[in-house]
Amino acid sequence: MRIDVVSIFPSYFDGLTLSLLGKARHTGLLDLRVHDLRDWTHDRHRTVDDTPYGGGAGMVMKPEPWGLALDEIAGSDVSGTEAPTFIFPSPAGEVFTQATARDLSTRGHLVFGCGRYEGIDERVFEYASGLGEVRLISLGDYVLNGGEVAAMAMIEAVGRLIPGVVGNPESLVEESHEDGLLEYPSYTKPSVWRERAVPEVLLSGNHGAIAAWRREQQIERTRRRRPDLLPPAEA
Ligand code: 6GU
Repeated sequence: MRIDVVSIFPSYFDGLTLSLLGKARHTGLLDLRVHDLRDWTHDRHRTVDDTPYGGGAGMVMKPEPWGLALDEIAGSDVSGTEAPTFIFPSPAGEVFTQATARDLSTRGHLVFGCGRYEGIDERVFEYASGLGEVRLISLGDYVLNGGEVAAMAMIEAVGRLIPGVVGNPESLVEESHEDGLLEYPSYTKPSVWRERAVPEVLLSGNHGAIAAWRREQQIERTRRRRPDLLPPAEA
C-alpha cells in the first residue's frame, strides 16, 4: 500500500519509522511518503494560510498550495489504475472506527491532508473529489490542534491491517472491536502477584471453559464500559 501525507509539520510522522510500521516500510509492504505543504508555496514567506472570508476567528488554509500538492501526488501514482482515496482528518468528519480502518486497508493508495488553524478552504475538498474519493474523518468528539495526530492514529490502525504487517494474523481477530465487543482481560506469570491470583479457570487447561469465561468477560465489561456497543439481545 502507498500512503502520502501532506502537512506543515512533517516531523510529527517521524515516529512511523518505529516498530511494526517502520518494519513494514523497510520490507516494502508500506510505501509511506511524508510531504511538507510549504514545498508547494511560491512566496518568500512560504504562506499557507489567510484570513477567513466573512470574518471570524483564526486563519484558513489557502487552496493554492493544496491544489498543487494534490495534483502532484495524484499524478505521480503511476501504478495508475486505482484513483487515490483522500482523507482529511477533521473534527467535522464521520467518526473513525475499526470498520473504517478495514475499509481503508483495502485501498491501494491513501493521501492524508492534514489541516491546521480553522481548517482548509472548502473548495480543496470539492477539487480533490475530481481526483479520487474524498473522506473527512474524525477520531471522536473532542478537538485537536490539527490533523497530524489524528492521521498518525489512522495510519497505524490501517497499516497494521495490511497483510503481513502483523506477524501473527491470529492476534488481529481476538482484539477489541473486531467482534463488536471489548477484549477479554489477559494475565501472565506469576500466577499470584501481590496477593492477587489469576482467575482459576485460566489455569484449568479446559479450553471450552476458558473460551466461555472469556466471552462472558467480554460481554460483562462491554456492558459496564461501552453499553452503546452491545446488541439489544445482550443489553
Ligand atoms: Cl481528525 N482533527 C482535529 N483537528 N481534531 C479532532 C479530530 C481530527 N478528531 C477528533 N478531534
